[in-house]
Amino acid sequence: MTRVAMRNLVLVLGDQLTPTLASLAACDPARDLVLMCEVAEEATYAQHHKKKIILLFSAMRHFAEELRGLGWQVAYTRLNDSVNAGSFSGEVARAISEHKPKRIVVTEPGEWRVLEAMRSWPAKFQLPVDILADTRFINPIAGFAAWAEGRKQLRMEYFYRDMRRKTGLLMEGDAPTGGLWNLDHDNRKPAKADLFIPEPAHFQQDAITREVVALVKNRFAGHFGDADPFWFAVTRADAEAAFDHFIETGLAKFGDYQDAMLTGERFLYHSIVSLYLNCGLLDPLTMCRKVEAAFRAGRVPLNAAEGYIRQVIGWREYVRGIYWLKMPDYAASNALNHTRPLPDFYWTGETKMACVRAAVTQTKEEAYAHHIQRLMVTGNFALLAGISPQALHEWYLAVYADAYEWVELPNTIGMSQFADGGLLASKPYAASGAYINRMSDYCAGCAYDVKARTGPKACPFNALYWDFISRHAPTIRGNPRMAQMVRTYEKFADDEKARIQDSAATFLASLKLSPEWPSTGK
Ligand code: FAD
Ligand code: DLZ
Ligand code: SF4
Repeated sequence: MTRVAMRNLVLVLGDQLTPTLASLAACDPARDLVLMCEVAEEATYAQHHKKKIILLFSAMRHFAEELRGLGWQVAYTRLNDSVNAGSFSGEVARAISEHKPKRIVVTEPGEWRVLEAMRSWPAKFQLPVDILADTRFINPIAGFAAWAEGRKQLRMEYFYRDMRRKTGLLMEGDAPTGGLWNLDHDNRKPAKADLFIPEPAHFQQDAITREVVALVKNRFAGHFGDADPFWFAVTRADAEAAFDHFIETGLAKFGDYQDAMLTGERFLYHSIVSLYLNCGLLDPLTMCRKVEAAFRAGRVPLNAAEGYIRQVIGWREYVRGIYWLKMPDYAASNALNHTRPLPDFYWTGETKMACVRAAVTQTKEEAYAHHIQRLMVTGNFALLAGISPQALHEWYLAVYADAYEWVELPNTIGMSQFADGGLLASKPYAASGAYINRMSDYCAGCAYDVKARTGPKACPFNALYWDFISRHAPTIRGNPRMAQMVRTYEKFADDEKARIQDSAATFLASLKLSPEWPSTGK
């Protein structure tokens, strides 16, 4: 059999593990060559959690097999291969000299820095480079820019309604199923310890994963987080099984307990699929159609189905739109001028604050924390304490198995830290201990007193909260959702204000701070 001359080199990245990927769809298995590479630059540009690297390398190796099964010729570089050039650009250069392609074809990456590298390739390699739109998202980048054009405010809610109309999900003609677009007001229940709480699906390691676990323990021993036990899905079939398991066991209560936190319960009714979705093992629209089908079959209530679909076609697509609309300047945003380095306990979990300890400890162990832990515990603490949004961004990008800049950065800079001055969030997500006490049972087991505002025993979130309100009063006073809090603070007696400032300053002075990035990983 004669082989047709190879023409295109298709670089498939670690978060592009989808057989219908635009660059694969545009090429021909009989003629073109797929390149996949495990490279040190990607594994170390952030201090990625060990579980995140294991997930990606194992899923990449399985995906290469899946592609070969579909007839593709795949050049796969392993991390320890002696010829490994160590970066995407280096590996593309090596493949060009070895295989002499006529053109490079890629699907747009999830991070600005990788896009910049790709844009330099035509000049560098003297070859045409096709960068194709990522059709795994419901809304193209250009579609978001068109939606944003001329709008004073880019509120998620209006974008979400357009996504509902576009997909037809939970729609009855032009109207939302049930008459309301958003049932979030039903989704605020605190969890109780006697609820039956499902576990996410766990998977056995196969020989490929065992080899990768050993590799990562050896090469990335100094990175944050525990490698064992590794139970994530690494194939499409298992990721789909994990999602089906969630629909059967967790979805019905997803809405009710979306904002809840409970000691010892790391997953509650969350789906634990962002790690699969973001690397391409799951498809967002297929997932949402399954959720809708569960609702239409009467297996889950509307507030659960609508709440879930909103996260995926609303928030997920919206933050991606914001990222590409505002990068590269967005990464440096610091509207509140926060500059404090990250406290050491973000890496160690060693703090007397029970809520923070729980969030960081499970992050170390699982490479996962659910949204309210990220937003209202670690994010809220950083906001109140005036931590540098950029230092915090580096932490979030490193520690979660689902973290890529397109999704992590807007959540951190915009939603959590208000560092974009309110482009993404309508108010700062700042809260005192009372919020954490209402939504969790952490405070009952904490060394601090959540009811006390000042003094050495008082919950640090309390003095820090009022100190935040006082420090930023000139900026936030004009925000209708914050004005009441500013007025409340201003009514405090002068000696109470002094006690608040003193408590906040004493607590902040006691923090052991992390050395500057990139030596922060433990
Ligand atoms: P569920 O609670 O079951 O939600 C279902 C799905 O909805 C998720 O899998 C996710 O794909 C999507 N989703 C929900 N909320 C968001 C959101 N705000 N933005 C985008 N998608 C959303 N999500 C990431 O995927 N990667 C990140 O790096 C990331 N960093 C974050 C950093 C901060 C500071 C905050 C506040 C949030 C961050 N999120 C991130 C959003 C959210 O916390 C996670 O998507 C969610 O916790 C993933 O767990 P899950 O799959 O169990 O989600
Ligand atoms: C996150 C990551 C890691 C840890 N390693 C690799 C790798 O070795 N090879 C690869 O193709 N991709 C990896 N990734 C994912 C990339 O960082 C991701 O594709 C870019 O950040 C663009 O989103
Ligand atoms: Fe967290 Fe304060 Fe409650 Fe302790 S008392 S768990 S620090 S909110």
